Amino acid sequence: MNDRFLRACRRRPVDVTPVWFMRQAGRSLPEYRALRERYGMFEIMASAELTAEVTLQPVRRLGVDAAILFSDIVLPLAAIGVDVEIKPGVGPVFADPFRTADDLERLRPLDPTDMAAVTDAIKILTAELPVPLIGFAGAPFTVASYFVEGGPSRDYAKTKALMRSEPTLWAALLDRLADIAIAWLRAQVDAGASAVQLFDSWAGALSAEDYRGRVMPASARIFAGVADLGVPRIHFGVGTGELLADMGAAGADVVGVDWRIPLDEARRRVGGAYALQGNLDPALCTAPWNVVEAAAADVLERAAGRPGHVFNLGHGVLPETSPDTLQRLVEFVHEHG
Ligand code: 1CP
Repeated sequence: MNDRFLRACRRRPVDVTPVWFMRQAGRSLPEYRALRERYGMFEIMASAELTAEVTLQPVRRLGVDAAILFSDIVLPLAAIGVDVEIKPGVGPVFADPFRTADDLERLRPLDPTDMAAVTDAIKILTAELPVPLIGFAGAPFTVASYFVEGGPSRDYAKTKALMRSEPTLWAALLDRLADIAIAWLRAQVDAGASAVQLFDSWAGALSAEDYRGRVMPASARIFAGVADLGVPRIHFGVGTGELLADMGAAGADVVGVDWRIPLDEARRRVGGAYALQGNLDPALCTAPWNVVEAAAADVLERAAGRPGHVFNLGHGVLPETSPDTLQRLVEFVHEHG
């Protein structure tokens, strides 16, 4: 088993810098698109074999140092019976968004048997993978933003209005989502995942004050709730430059950094007690190779060969990215990192 990803998460020395890509399984791969012509998102996620196959696709083709389970942050809600669909080209859409305290009843606790397809997929994967598997969950704020807005949003107006106008209901909502995330992550690790990533993708929309007082406690409870499992815990969000220190302090071992903050500056902001993951701008991966190469070299230079760097993009792979570029990028990081 290639363990350089886990070693880097723990800030131990590595032979070469490990690399994987958020959204490495997905629409940039022709083999994924071919499968999606025959199966819907939820059809793939309901099948252990298809989930395992899609998770393996980028590992086979790209030579990355970690796999990430193919799933979605809204799957746990679907598993407990909340009506949500994933609309192609849009994202998660809820037929009946969260509005009042009555809606809390729809968030019943998650039972591991609700996610048999996921844990079965992980069992297939841990037998087949040459690299560690990352399990993941959506952080309470980011999941709440879809549930409250009813779908993707630009300004999170309904979510922020609820957060400030009904603080008790907001805290109760985040608390239930935290419990679901803890159960979801624990089941993934019990089945064989070797690390977990909490995606608070949209936390960067919050002020530091709102984050600290109204969001961070629920995320911190999730990290505390999986601490005894002993697997590295990664915490990622987009546009979170002002929150990086808090995202570490929430209980992570690895802080994900998007492309807006250079890695050496991110290091200054979070301090030396955390590993960093990032942070090549995914948009640049659509440019000619010489541009990608220069940008990747800059990331590695700012990481400065210190232990505790996992190379990644600053957010997910864009669908129009060429798999050849990603493959070359893996080779480049292995050669120069
Ligand atoms: O048509 C398709 O094939 C669906 C596109 C797609 C895919 C491939 C969606 C809909 N989800 C996924 C898989 C997925 N989602 C993975 C596994 C793939 C991998 O990383 O290799 C992961 C980790 C997620 C997690 C996820 N879903 C996040 C957090 C990560 C991030 O990108 O910030 C978020 C915010 C979502 C919501 C979501 N699901 C899908 C879309 C298009 C979106 C974003 C919508 C929006 O812009 O708000």
